[in-house]
Amino acid sequence: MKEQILKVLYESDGFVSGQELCDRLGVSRTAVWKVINQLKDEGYEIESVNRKGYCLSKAPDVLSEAEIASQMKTEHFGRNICYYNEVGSTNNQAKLLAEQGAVHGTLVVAEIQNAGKGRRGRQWSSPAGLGAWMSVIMRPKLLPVDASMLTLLAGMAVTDAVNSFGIHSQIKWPNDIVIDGRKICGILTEMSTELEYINYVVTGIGVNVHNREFPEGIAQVATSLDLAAGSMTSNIHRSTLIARIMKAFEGYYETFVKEKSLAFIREEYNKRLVNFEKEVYILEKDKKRSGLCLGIDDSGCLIAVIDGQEEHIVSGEVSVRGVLGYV
Ligand code: BTX
Repeated sequence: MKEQILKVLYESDGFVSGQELCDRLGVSRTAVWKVINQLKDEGYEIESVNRKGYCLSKAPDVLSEAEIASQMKTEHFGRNICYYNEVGSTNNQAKLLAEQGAVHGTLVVAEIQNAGKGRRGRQWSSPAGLGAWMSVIMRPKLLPVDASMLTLLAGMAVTDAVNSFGIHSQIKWPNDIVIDGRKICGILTEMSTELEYINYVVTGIGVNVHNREFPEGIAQVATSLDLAAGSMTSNIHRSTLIARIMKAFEGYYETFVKEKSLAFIREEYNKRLVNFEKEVYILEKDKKRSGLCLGIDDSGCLIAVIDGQEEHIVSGEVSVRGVLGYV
């Protein structure tokens, strides 16, 4: 009920009468009043005026199931929300829930990850109150080899969402989102498969939102939406960001599972690619080669011209760096 009351308050322009809330939700005035008081305790500023009703004048940037759900405009993604104050890693928690049968689209969100992870055992810094740390469980009818393309779709979704706040972000293939060459988001896709069958895929997305500083070691490469937005900062609510990412991701996902190709986003993806038509280093285990980046192909490989030869580079085994630094 909290979610529904929040949704009505968010969507209404001005006051909503207590009676209207009762009628729409089929509950008593006392029940509505109790929820309104709970919301006030959680930091929502709600004006209550006799004979006019309730008006939400300010919402805090809290993450709760009700808050996130009240913003969600999707069909499947984020319709089942599992919120935790603290977990090791939302990806690990999502995998656990997926093993237990969690439905397609289940969204796992945490305020803090105390063991947030990146690729190949790297750590992902995920402090409290500052970021959107989330993972979504998908059960696509795809071949396991196609699942890595979901990372690229998530990248498109994050840039859509970030750009919707008026902040220009770009994609660093395959799994980072950057602003002015610094990382604001990392994406990590993991899956459980049979030979030719996917049991489930978990795509984890970590977005730095309110961070003002970063731990040593990443301070040079990281940034946050607040830092990028300057004075507009407080306008960004993490629940809205999460809901926008889910909406965009679901849209891309639906088309992708039908078409099983990235042709439908390729042109736009390449426009958002920070290294497009630039010299890059391609770092493999013990090799460092340079080439000209020509964007992605229809299966998400990065096309690079190396020593005059066009190569299609598969994500997973390589890192790409700009010749002048991180991008
Ligand atoms: P990656 O391996 O490409 O990047 C990890 C590297 O990024 C680290 O080694 C460090 O240099 C840098 N880094 C660490 N934390 C941050 C940060 N907050 N901002 C910017 N740079 C950072 C990228 O892996 C994939 C990360 C996915 C994170 C999400 S959060 C939700 C989900 N749960 C989970 O455990 N991981 C994913």
